[in-house]
This record gives sequence, structure tokens and C-alpha cells, in this order.
Amino acid sequence: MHIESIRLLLVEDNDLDAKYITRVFARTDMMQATIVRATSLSDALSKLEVASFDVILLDLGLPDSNGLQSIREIRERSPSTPIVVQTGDDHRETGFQAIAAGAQDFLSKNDLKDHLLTRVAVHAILRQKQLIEVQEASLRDSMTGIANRRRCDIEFQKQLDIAARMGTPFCVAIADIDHFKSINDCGGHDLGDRVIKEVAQVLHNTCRAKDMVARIGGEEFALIFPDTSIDELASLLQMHRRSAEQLEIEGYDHNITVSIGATYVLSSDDNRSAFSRADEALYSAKDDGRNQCKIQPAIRPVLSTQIA
Ligand code: GH3
Ligand code: MG
Repeated sequence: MHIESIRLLLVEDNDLDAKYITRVFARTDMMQATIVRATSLSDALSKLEVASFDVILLDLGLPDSNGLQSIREIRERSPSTPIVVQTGDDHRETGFQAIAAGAQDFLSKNDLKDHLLTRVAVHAILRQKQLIEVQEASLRDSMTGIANRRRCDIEFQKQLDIAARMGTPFCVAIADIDHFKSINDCGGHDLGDRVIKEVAQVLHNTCRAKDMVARIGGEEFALIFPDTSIDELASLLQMHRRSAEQLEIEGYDHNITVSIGATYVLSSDDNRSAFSRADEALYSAKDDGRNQCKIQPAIRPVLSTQIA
């Protein structure tokens, strides 16, 4: 990995230190650095509001904030930008605490030598890139490229919190490919895999920008519909069901169909209770002949409602 240019936010209230650091980055042949200086935490936060940076070099002793609080506030404003902390003392403990608070690395001000300073900044950027790649991969289903169960769990909790805070309706569903075993039996595992990928893609394309589809099992997908009423839900489910039905798979002459079970999410629900209600509706859709959508009402003991 190589870096040609960086945008650095230098959060430093001391003019002499700022001048020195700016000179170090101007002299290096490692890369081209554009430096924007902030002289306080509030100045840094407002600069982060309007521009993005590759790395933040942060002095821990600022006029309006001291120590680790600066790291926490900057992390909150810009969670994916790496922070290198400059500690005014030689206490290692401060550095370790800075890393525990979310900084990528720390340098004592006594160590601000040319090579060390530029190298630490570049390494922090590279490590952060790798970290983000790993984090993203851990939330993606490797076969289909869509979200995986872990990402689905995170999104569910996020949407549950939003629904509770804003009072907006929120629904979830599970879609499962019908008679998938016979697709495998007829065309082998490769055909089966191809069908899973195509269905994942078509469900993903059918989602509105705010929705999410995740692969949560072999041929099973979870759908999350934020800010969606039961009335809207019925037609959304039908769109998903039809989109799968219209798929044409090379080398497979039969229709691909999915059954979908869904439910409205209550504020008292958690991930497990909401999806198990959707699962009950899915079973009922399968029992009733497949290629259909059902909604399990959230309030019992009403029976599930067929909508297709
Ligand atoms: P139903 O209509 O009731 O959903 O029946 P089905 O045949 O779709 O479901 P069943 O649970 O009987 O079979 C699912 C099969 O999917 C069994 C398993 O071997 C296969 N499978 C699970 N994961 C994968 C995968 O990643 N790729 C392929 N090709 N097959 C898979
Ligand atoms: Mg199935």
C-alpha cells in the first residue's frame, strides 16, 4: 500500500509546535500533505463538520478540552478518521489511555522528529484502512456480497431504537426460497449457489434506500423495513415475491419462487421475538402452498393474515 497525498487536521493551540509540525510535513518526500489547523476542540469539531481528513494529529492539552475527552468527542464526530495523539509529557500511561479511548497511536512531544512523525501519521492511515476493510467484510455475506446476520442484528437494534424514539412504524420479514433442495438436486450445488446469489441481488435491488436485506441462512433472507406501516408492508412484500418470480436463471427452466413471512415490530420486541413471529408467518406461507406472503399480527391471539 502506498499513499501519495494526505489531508491532515492538526489540532494544536501552540503556534510554535504547529509551525514545527507543518514544516516537518512540508519537508518530507514520503507524500504530499495538506494541513488544516484547528486551535481548539470546538474549532476541530466544526472543521470536521464541513471537511473530511485522512488523519487527525491531536494535542491533548487544548484550551477548551483536556485529555481523553477530546479523543471521545472527535471520535463521535468522525468515527472512521484515525487520530494520532501528541502527549505533552513522556508518560506512557497517557498514551495507552489515549489508545483505549480510540486513538490509533501516540507520540510524546519530545519525539516529534521528522521521520517518526510522518511515519506514524501514514501508518495510522494505513492501519485504519485495513481495520475498516476487515470491519466491512465481517458484516458482509461472503457468497452474495449482501449484509450478513451480524449486520442484520445491528441494523435491527438501530431501527428499533429509532422507531421507539420517533414513534415510527417498523416491520421485518423473512424470505425463503421454495423447494430449494430440488434446485440443488436438479442442477447441483453450483446451480444452487447461483440461484442464491441471484435471489439475494434481486431482493437487494427491490429494497428501497432505507430497507435492508441480509442473508441469514442457506437460502433464507431477513428484510428490514424502517418507517413502514402494515398497509405499506403488504405491497412491499408482494414486490419482493414478484421480483424473485421474474428471475430467469440460465440452465434452469423452472420458476424460482420465495415464500415470505413478516410482522410489525413492537417496542417490547427484541430481535429474536420479532423474527420468530416473522418465521411463524413464513411457515404458514409454506404450509399454504408457497410463493406467497403472510403477515403475523404482533398482537395475539389473532391468526396470521394471508395477503397473497
Ligand atoms: P422449502 O420450500 O420448505 O423451503 O424447502 P427447501 O427445499 O427450500 O428447504 P430445505 O430446508 O429442505 O433445503 C434447503 C437446502 O439448501 C438444504 C441445504 O443442503 C441447501 N443449502 C444450504 N445452504 C446452501 C448453499 O449455500 N448453497 C447451496 N447450493 N445449497 C445450500
Ligand atoms: Mg427453502
